[in-house]
Amino acid sequence: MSLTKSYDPDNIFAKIISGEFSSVKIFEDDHVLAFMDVFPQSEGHMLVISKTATAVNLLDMPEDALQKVILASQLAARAAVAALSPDGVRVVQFNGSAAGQSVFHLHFHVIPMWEGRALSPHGGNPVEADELEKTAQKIREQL
Ligand code: DGP
Repeated sequence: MSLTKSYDPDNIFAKIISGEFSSVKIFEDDHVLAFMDVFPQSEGHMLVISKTATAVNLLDMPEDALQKVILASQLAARAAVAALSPDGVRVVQFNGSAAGQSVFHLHFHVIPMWEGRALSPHGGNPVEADELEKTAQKIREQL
């Protein structure tokens, strides 16, 4: 059952942290990383992860690492709002495949939203890095 599975150190986000896989980064420090979701549900869709905690989901996340990743999610959301002027911003995370989780390294989605503009499907179509980079740069400028 994915809700209680043990952490796989070869998951895709672990490879992004190690640099084995590339990503379009927004900000990082020793503890957290915010980067663009390659299957964005809206313009500016970001993911925020801990670089230190090997937690599958919220249930097994250590408190200190959780505090850092929540604060980083707030920072990412504020920058997205300043950069893109959405009508709302969704900050959400999923626990277990039954709840929609597909990558088993705890992450928060930061999804800017606009009135009357539907979200793309979760895990829908990938967007090229150079396209993501244009939005990423706007968000970085607001950090
Ligand atoms: P979830 O279903 O909540 O586990 O979300 C995983 C998200 O990760 C999903 O929105 C798509 C995104 N994603 C999957 N693979 C990659 C990848 O290789 N790079 C990036 N940047 N995002 C990815």
